[in-house]
Amino acid sequence: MNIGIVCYPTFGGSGVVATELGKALAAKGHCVHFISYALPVRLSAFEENITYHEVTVSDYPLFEYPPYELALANQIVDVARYEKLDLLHVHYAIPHASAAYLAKQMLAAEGIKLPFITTLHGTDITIVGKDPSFEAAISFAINESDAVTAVSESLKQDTYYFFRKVKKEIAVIPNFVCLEHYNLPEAGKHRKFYATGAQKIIVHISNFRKVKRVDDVVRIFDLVRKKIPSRLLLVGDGPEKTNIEKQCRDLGACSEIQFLGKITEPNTILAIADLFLLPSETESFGLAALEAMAAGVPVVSSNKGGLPEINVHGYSGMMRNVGDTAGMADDALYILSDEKRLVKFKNNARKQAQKFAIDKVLPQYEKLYRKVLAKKHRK
Ligand code: GMT
Repeated sequence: MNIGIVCYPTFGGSGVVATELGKALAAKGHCVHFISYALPVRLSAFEENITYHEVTVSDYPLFEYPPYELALANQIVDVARYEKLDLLHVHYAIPHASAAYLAKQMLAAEGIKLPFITTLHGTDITIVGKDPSFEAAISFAINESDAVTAVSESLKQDTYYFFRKVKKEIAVIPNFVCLEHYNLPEAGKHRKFYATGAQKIIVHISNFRKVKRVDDVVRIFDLVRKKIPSRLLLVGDGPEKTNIEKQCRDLGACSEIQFLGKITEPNTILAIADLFLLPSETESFGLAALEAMAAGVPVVSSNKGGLPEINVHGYSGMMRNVGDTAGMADDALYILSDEKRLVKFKNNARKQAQKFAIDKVLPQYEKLYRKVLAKKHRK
């Protein structure tokens, strides 16, 4: 198949999922065309069957808000026309689904059929999308999609709850991991750069938005470090970073906390971690937690959104209500304080991640593509 994929190129989970999906489809012989405003972070090298098409927006001085959506629709039309796309798969509803709809109509006027699939990822529904300034347009674009998927059952239910006008059937296709990326032969080699032999390594990875509650991560760690020698590695960057740096200084914990910034290969850090913290306000799925589990790292998380669909309480990690930092610290101490128990949780985490291996999820997308194509040819 000739597949167009529209995604954000940044470190966020939706871009990562779209890129890994495209790479896996290409490895199976499909021709994949990525359309975005920059090269997706996990798509650095040349890969067979993959082409990247950049969207450029004119910076004409009249535009206080450059019309990215129009430029994107235009680029989709161009790629569909000349690369003969069979279908388009857009990741994250805003503004990708509405741009896809516009492109589809423009192509239809030329007699070209381009069905599109929208994958809902989370904040496009639970935070940004439900804002009244987007709600009508998003509902429309979801309903007009040829197929819609959500990355968890929780996100599917949230979509129907927040978008009362959405009538479209939503298929749940969970996020996935490429397990071999998290089984590094040299794992552990650089552990000594971050901790002494006696210290446990606790990791958090996010875009440092409010929804991630990184301040809770630091609060939990502050309780843990008083009982067990440990270090906290914070991976990522975003709007809350400055506040978090101040919080670390106020707690006098700077010598035990390290900010590592945006790392393109977080698997290298996960390879040396003992515990992963994700106390988010909500997560439609929590890809970072799944990646941690794939690396054999147990997860202490909140129990909101799709997190209970991946983290099994008492098995791959532990879960508490949002904001219960004392409880999460107790859970972290429970897991870390007994070496045998820690090894058990680590093994279980790896086993749990196997349920989301890419070879289990990829066929679900291919099946959906075939269904959409069959409908396209019937019409
Ligand atoms: O807000 C973010 O964390 C970024 C966002 C994204 O689209 O990149 O993440 C959402 O999609 C990920 C991939 O499907 C999910 O794993 C995250 O749970 C989800 N974030 C939230 O729901 C907060």
